[in-house]
Amino acid sequence: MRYETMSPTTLDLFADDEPQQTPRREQIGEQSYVLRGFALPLLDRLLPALEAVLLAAPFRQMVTPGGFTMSVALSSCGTLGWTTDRSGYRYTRHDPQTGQPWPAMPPAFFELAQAAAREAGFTDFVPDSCLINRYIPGAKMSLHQDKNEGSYAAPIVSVSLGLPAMFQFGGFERSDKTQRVPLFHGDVVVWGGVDRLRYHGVLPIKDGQHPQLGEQRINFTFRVAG
Ligand code: MD3
Ligand code: FE
Repeated sequence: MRYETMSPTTLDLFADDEPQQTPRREQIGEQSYVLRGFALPLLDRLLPALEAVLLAAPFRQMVTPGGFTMSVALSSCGTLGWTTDRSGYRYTRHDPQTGQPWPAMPPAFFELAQAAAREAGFTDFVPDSCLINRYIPGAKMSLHQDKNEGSYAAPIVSVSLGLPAMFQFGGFERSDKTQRVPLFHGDVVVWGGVDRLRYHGVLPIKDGQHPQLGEQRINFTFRVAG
């Protein structure tokens, strides 16, 4: 290439150490961070482990206390699993569908959650619960707060796999303005401290096919529930 044909920006594009791509860590709240692609290096361990968990505790659609069937299908692993039925939301040690303890949290899940929390400034995160949400196109999660956990001191770590989602991040009242954060395959989000009780939700998932996961979005949510 002749020197004169190169635009000035081509010449200095890589000359400094400004990030050239989307930053790996995006701050979305005072103590909340999106870690783009953080789960990707662990996928080869996560997906087989997920399959094993789902054999023991298959996805099921649960009913809210108000009598509505959730569009998102759920499973859990770890000591405590989140459930809902007509009598309320709670954590249980046993899967109500099988009567068995929830499957153990696979080491790859635990390692990912702890490493992500550390990356966001929360050391020694030891989750005892991993809720597994499955969204098919059209499924959504309305704005809500997570208030069933024993302590709000620990952060929450969430892992997005498969189809993209538009996450809504609000304030401390349902009516507060929300920001929208797109979440893609492999992204991990850590919420903690002052952001722990903020309203949040997921807009309806758009039609699509993900090369590895097909027509679905799967989200892991790690918590200290007990
Ligand atoms: C933000 N799940 O299961 S990630 C949930 O993508 C839930 O499936 C969504 O909200 C999903 O409760 C969002 C997790 C999440 C969890 C707790 C939060 C985001 C949060 C607490 C405060 C702020
Ligand atoms: Fe939530």
